[in-house]
Amino acid sequence: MRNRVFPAAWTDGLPDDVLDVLTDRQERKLDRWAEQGKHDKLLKKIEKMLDKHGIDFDPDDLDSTEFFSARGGKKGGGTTDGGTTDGGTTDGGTTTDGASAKGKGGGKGNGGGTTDPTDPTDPTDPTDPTDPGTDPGTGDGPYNTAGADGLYDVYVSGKGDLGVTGDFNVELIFNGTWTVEQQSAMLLAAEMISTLVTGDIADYSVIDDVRITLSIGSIDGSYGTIARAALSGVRANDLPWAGTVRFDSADIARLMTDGTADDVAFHEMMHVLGFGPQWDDLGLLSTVNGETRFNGANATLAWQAEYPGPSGVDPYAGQGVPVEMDGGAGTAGVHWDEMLFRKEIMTGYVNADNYISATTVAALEDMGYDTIFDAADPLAPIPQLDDLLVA
Ligand SMILES: [Ca+2]
Ligand SMILES: [Ca+2]
Ligand SMILES: [Ca+2]
Ligand SMILES: [Ca+2]
Ligand SMILES: [Zn+2]
Repeated sequence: MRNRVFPAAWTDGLPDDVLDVLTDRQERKLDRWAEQGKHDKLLKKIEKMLDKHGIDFDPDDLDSTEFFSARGGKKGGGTTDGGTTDGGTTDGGTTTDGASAKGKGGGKGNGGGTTDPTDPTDPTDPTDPTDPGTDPGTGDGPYNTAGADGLYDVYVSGKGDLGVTGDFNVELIFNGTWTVEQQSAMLLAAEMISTLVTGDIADYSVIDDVRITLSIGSIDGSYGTIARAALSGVRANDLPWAGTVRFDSADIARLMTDGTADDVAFHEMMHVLGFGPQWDDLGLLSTVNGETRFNGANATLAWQAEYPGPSGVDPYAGQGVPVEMDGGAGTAGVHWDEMLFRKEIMTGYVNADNYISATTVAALEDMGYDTIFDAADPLAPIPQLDDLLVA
């Protein structure tokens, strides 16, 4: 995930649709104001400019944007980090999170060039600190145990510790230095996934059901890339068994202050579940009238029920959910279309506040997960991250 509010070229962060209507001169002016820190003025100005073109612009959309660094992988083969092709930005070519290989069906997924030395993605690692296969998580006392400092090395969701008991379990492994507050945001995101995904999937070696290694490390300084997700290994059924999420140490404090760390964590963890990067392999993408759509039956049903406005004027609504096509590698093809879905959490541009749609949960169902989505009742309320907080 990245924040595209660059001091040097603020306009790089604007959606392509918006850039299309700005002249070079207007862009330079906006960039100059950004350099001078005149963000309020900037946002008012751009709103006015876009108003003239009838474009409804929500400045929230610029708070941060998305970057998923492991895409484009083909079955069985090592791939290059999709991030290196995201033009004009600063993270190209600096793969830092083991994103590059997505070995099908097993083995260590970390490709050459990873600089994350402690990424424990080997499912057969005898030092694996948890044995998720032997504890139903319904016994007395907590399943997960924090250290005296309140910090976890490992945390497994769905074991009842935060009031969520479920068969789908996310095993978080914390690498490096974390604060209790930062870890809380990660735990919340994982428990959210155990709330939405209800069914167990076949263990991969000792991994029940997906292992996500989390770290905070230097990426590119403030803004720019704020976090990255990557797959480390994928089952034969195209559902991942391991992946990594790394937050930029220069950005995480701001995410905590903004209250979006849990949103960003959830979003990235969803990518590790394959939301986006596995769509193509799963046969869930179609090109309809030149545009990319997610063609899963549940999500297609859900988006028409949930977004009657945009789907009602869309002659191809029944052929799939509109997928983001702008933003280049890492954003295009792995998110819902920002222009339609706005504050939905799986758009490529994360807002100041975000929500989880039924369409997103339905997409997980289409991918092969058992979820709370019920096609007979597509508008049933979806639990949200903030609901879990008070639970
Ligand atoms: Ca399980
Ligand atoms: Ca399992
Ligand atoms: Ca950064
Ligand atoms: Ca958004
Ligand atoms: Zn994303």
